[in-house]
Amino acid sequence: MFCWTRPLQLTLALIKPDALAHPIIFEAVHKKILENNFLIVRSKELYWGSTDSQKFYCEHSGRFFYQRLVEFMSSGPMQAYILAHEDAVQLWRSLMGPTKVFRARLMAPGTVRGDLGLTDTRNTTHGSDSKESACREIAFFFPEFSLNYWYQEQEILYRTGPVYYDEE
Ligand code: RTP
Ligand code: MG
Repeated sequence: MFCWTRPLQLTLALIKPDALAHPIIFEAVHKKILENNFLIVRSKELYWGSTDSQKFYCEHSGRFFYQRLVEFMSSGPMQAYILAHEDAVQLWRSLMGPTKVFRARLMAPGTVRGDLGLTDTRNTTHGSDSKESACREIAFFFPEFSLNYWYQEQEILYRTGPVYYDEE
């Protein structure tokens, strides 16, 4: 039995092509999600064309790594998740660790990128960097998912106190 005390926030997590290509690495990242008591609200495997990749990373267009990033993100399948937790955005970011692989290895061993990242681009995972980005990114990956409904339902659920989930 697991107990949540306040409404659950959502974040968008991605297992990038470098990690999904290797079942052992995929399993390790998936295990990290489960061990940290995230609720997996939605999950799907998908394959980006370069247009999706360019659109998703348009904020980085013009940066020296943009072309490499766009090509990499459309080089193979990915796994996308909507994850819920009391502090989902921050928790998933801290479990991923720093973007740059050497910083992750030296300063954040035990994080996903610190342990499993290959390069600054092939760094295993993505996580939304704010609640606002999470809403935008969830709509990008899961257009059929109603964020309004989720957050309204959470407010109602927690009005009467903590919520208990059975662990499977
Ligand atoms: P993300 O958006 O993927 O969760 O990662 P982030 O916030 O930690 O990093 P951000 O600065 O938003 O960069 C987005 C992705 O671009 C790739 N990148 N490559 N020097 C490089 O080659 C370089 N720098 C960034 C990474 O894949 C990073 O996750
Ligand atoms: Mg980012």
